[in-house]
Amino acid sequence: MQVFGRIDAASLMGHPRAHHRTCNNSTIVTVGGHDIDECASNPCLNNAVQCLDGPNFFFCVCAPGYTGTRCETEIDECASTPCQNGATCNDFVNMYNCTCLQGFEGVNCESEIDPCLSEPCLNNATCSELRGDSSIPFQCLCVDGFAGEFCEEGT
Ligand SMILES: [Ca+2]
Repeated sequence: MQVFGRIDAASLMGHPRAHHRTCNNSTIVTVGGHDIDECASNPCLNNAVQCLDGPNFFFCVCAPGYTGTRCETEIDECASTPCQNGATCNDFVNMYNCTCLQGFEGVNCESEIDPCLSEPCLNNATCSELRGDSSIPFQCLCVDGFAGEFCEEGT
């Protein structure tokens, strides 16, 4: 791609192969008899979908997940911090995923897992979810005649 600034354009006026024309009050100078195909050098990177050739410019249609004039920038899908509840975000091409802390689930770790869903309490005990950093996130309220962390012991 050859784009010449105002000063260079003036100095090119005398070039034997220079052609100049006026566009929007700017003088465009090209060397050679016809417009250059700016896409010929394959300027678009990262498997860009298309290079569009224009007069003295090119435009890259980037593949999903890339941006920039030449599609040279891989988009960080984690930049918007989509993962919640202390989860770790993992950036990939055109996607991300979240590694949840224990006790959370969902695409963005937005859902707290109910520890009582797995029915950890035995012998008709009532399970009650505990909040906070306890190692066991629930407690079992035993019926008469049973004891133990999971009400697993007869008394
Ligand atoms: Ca990415």
